[in-house]
Amino acid sequence: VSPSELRELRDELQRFMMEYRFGLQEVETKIGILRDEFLLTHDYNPIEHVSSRVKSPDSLVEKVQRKGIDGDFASIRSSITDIAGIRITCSFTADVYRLFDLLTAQDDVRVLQVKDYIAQPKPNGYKSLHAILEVPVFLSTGRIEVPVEVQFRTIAMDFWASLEHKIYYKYATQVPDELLESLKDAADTAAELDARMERLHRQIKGSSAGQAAPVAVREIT
Ligand code: 0O2
Repeated sequence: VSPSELRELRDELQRFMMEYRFGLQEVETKIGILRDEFLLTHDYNPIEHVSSRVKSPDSLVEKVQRKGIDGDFASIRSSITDIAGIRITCSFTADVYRLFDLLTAQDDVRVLQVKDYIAQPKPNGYKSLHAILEVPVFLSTGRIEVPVEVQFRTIAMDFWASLEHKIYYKYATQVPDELLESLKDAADTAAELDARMERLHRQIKGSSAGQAAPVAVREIT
């Protein structure tokens, strides 16, 4: 490969990744607006935190090889939909679905795929709501549609998933059976905690209805 061909490839890769960064920014802005509006209108923030990432070139190459996809940009673009990814961590499961509904109801958002691992958890106990959304990005050359993978989960689901991810890496995918069982058990405990906290939250809301909410209680209407 000549130096000029290499430079061309580098520029093409930069442009390719840039589109996904812009897609992320669009979705982040939408989430930020929903969060700010919720706070202002309902004095309640359904979002605990948001993180985002564009897949690293190494991880992209690994996935292209694993899935047997042709290495050209057009094939990668049409086959890999999680190059741009956002994770939204909410307080409660009800907030997860509420945010999902609000985001996907926007008329410039196209829903390409939904995987509801909250309604149907993975066998290992993993829970999250995954959606591949396509959003428009306006470049100097015109409008492009960019897919963004959005993962919605609660704090408890996030806690479990990050620990499981670490264990999976530590044991290089050969996790001992005993540990797998404990992880599944922990996932059930996390789900129980989610349900209990949500019930408590509803009780507090119910008991404070009609009277001024104490400082620590925030109303959802
Ligand atoms: P990273 O580093 O988070 O990006 P595919 O995306 O096609 O390879 P699949 O199974 O069709 O795989 O997609 P799915 O089910 O939507 O899951 C993709 C992402 O969800 C993963 O991304 C993880 O972030 C998360 N995820 C799915 N299952 C699990 C799980 O059992 N444990 C944990 N901790 N996370 C999970 P990546 O690409 O693996 O990694």
